[in-house]
Amino acid sequence: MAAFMRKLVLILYLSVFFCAKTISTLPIVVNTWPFTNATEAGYNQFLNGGSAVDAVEKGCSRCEVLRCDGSVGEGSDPDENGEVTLDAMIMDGETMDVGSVGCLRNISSAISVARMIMERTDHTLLAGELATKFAVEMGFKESDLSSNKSDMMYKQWKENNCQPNFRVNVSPDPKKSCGPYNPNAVLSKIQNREDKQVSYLNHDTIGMVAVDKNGHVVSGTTTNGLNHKVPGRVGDSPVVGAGSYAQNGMGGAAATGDGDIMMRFLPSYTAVQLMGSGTSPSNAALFSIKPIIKYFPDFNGAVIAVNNKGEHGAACHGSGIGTFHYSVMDNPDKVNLFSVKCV
Ligand code: SD4
Repeated sequence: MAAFMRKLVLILYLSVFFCAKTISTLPIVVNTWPFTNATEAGYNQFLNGGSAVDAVEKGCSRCEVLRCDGSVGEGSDPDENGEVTLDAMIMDGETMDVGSVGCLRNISSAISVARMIMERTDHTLLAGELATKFAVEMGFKESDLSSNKSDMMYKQWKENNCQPNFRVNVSPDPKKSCGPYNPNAVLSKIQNREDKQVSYLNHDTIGMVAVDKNGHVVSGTTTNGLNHKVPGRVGDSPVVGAGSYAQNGMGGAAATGDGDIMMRFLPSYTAVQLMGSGTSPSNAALFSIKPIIKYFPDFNGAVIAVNNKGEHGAACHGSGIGTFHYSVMDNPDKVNLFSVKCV
């Protein structure tokens, strides 16, 4: 059985490398990483008469439930206190409505909470404990988001003197010791950030774009963020234009990778605007990460881009990722995997 599975995976990956077609038909669902169950769940919404909003919500939900690759959603990547918190967003490119949730505690279906924020409030982003309260009011059930895996990750991190660590300019030295920490009196130059958080082995996040047959574009993300993050941290995934962006007539984009760096450059917004002025999705994705490389030559990250005609592309950077795989479904028969070598 194991040998058969290995063979299947090999065939799948080989078909990726020889797959050159990036022009698709509408409707289409495209998502980061080889999370094909999520792509199918999204596309099935179209087959069942659902909207592009349904496709993104249900597609991302699928990954939350399956914990795609063991790393998306609840049960993985705890913060410094061992707690798992979630970030998610959904954006409707027809109405430019957005619902985002950051540092969501004790609610596993973050993408559905994001949709609830989009559809049941005039706000864009809710965060933390009070986002949980909102979700409970809207009918979501609270549950513990930790698992044996997240407890083990936390234990190992503590046993390893809390390494690696996101704190800087504090005492005791966060590169050697656990906290609690106090701020240093003098700020020293921050060393190059060790960017080992996101790799082909550690996905954490799904980003998705769906375009219906009339060109209605919707994008979304859901993630548990980065392992051993500082409690309270919100990453790029729920930030509009960073984690994802959608605009009818132009296209949609979504990002994955080191969100603390990527959100400073709004790569998803950039990619969509470039597609709007005629740039191909592949180049739009590439140009959206170029400015990041200039300032952070070691960052790991990837962007997928889909224009309103269903053409798609991606670009990535960083040796942690190496080759980036993404999933595309534009027909009821099968999900195709595509790959790009990181620049
Ligand atoms: C974050 N961008 O919270 C996310 C992590 C990620 O694959 O994409 N991992 O920074």
